[in-house]
Amino acid sequence: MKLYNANFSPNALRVRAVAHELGVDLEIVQVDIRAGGNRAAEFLARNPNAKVPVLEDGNFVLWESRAICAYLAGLRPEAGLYPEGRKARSLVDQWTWWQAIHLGPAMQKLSFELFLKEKFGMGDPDPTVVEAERKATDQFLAVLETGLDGKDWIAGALSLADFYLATTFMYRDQAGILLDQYPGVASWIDRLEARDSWQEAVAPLRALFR
Ligand SMILES: N[C@@H](CCC(=O)N[C@@H](CS)C(=O)NCC(=O)O)C(=O)O
Repeated sequence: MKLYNANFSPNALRVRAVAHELGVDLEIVQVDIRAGGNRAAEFLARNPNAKVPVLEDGNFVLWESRAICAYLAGLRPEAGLYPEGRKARSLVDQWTWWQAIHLGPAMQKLSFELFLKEKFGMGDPDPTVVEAERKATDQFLAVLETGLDGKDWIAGALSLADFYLATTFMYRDQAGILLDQYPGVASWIDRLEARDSWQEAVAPLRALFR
């Protein structure tokens, strides 16, 4: 199976982390986004959105990182990352959608303003955006703190949702997003980031942002 990847991409990171966790071998094909590799005709034939990640399993092609992770989890159901029971799976889905639609965008915009914007030479943080996204991020982190109460992992057992959520926290230190008020979130992310699968997956990204 091939993964069309870019090392800077948090969306590709979550696929690499889940693959490592499952012990699924992926042949990594680097797509040079800066050089327009994602706009080349042969890439667009795989994903008309011109975005990584893309998975290729024989003739089967799949884009959208969370769909790819669910596909990989289906290859190793015994790992339990995407449990088959209706209630257990629904809880994983709940946190998956919530990360994609609520926490993820707010925290990513905040990280962009406070860290990545300058890194990419795109100017100073916009105080209006920072204030709005910080407020939203704080509200969502409080929800996550409550969700993690008494649990090691957000859906009870380790699941895809933990990996999705974790990609949102990538730049928290560089962006000065403190977790002091959210001790459950702080220990959960430490626990997740300590996993070998995460360490292996994140290494190429960390190398870019030293
Ligand atoms: N919802 C998509 C988002 C994919 C995405 O935004 N990929 C970015 C890298 S993080 C990309 O390829 N951007 C290239 C571009 O838009 O030109 C997913 O989860 O896979």
